[in-house]
Amino acid sequence: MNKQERDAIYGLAKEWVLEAGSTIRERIYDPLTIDTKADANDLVTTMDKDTEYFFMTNIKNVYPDHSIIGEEGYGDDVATLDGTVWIIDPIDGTMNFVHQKRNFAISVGIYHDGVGEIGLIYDVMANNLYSAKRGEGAFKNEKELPALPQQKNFHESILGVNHFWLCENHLVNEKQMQDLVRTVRGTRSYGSAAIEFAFVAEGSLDGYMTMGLSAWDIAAGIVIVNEVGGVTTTSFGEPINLLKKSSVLTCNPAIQEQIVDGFLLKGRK
Ligand code: 2AM
Ligand code: CA
Repeated sequence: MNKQERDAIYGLAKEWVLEAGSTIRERIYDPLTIDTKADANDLVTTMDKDTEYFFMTNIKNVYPDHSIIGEEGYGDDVATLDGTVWIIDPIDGTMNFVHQKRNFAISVGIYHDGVGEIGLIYDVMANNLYSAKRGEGAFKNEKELPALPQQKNFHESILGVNHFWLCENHLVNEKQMQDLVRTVRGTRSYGSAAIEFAFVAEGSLDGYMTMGLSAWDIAAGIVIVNEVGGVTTTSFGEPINLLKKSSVLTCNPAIQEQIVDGFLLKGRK
């Protein structure tokens, strides 16, 4: 994808993200119809569906040859990342949207032949737009984000951690996780993978790790974190395959090895 094409797609994607966010803000206290998906705590509302439908119709109208992977099922049945693929989470952090009315985001990643070209994460209630185009840096609203520091004292780091690591303990033994959370300065859990990626990009979190995420949770975040020099892998330091669910570690490169080699690989089950 050349710069001119990327700029044109970015301009439209940004316009649609801001418009969708504004609609959600206007309707934030409207009564919600809430359904569940995989389990009783996996929520979806009409707002999730309407927002994804809004993106799908706009994209297909302007770019009928682009593919869409969306959380709520309006997208295409995508088996490869060939061509231009929009990877969309209309509301990332639906539980926050339903219960807290904040800390949820619209996440749009645009890939071309498997390469992340554009990332947009819109923290709707905070009205913060995190954005990046490949090779052109990352921005929070109009301000460019600085590159992540090359040096970071691991003991002074704050990690975003999903509680499932500690409770269900699927991949790593509990002792290693306990050691890790005691070694760093603190942990946080915001409940939206997209927002946690954005926080890593802006440096307010030094890393974020979680399990079982899908492409729409992370596609935009990967592009944005990449533009400030951060790295995103599975929790064991392997490349992520966006076509499969995956564990995720995104962080400042200064602490990546310490987390993976020092804790996660040692605790691998
Ligand atoms: P969602 O709100 O779009 O479903 C919460 O820790 C983060 O994990 C959110 O980004 C949430 O995305 C994501 N997630 C993925 N699968 C989930 C599930 N089965 N239940 C709850 N959150 C899930
Ligand atoms: Ca999501």
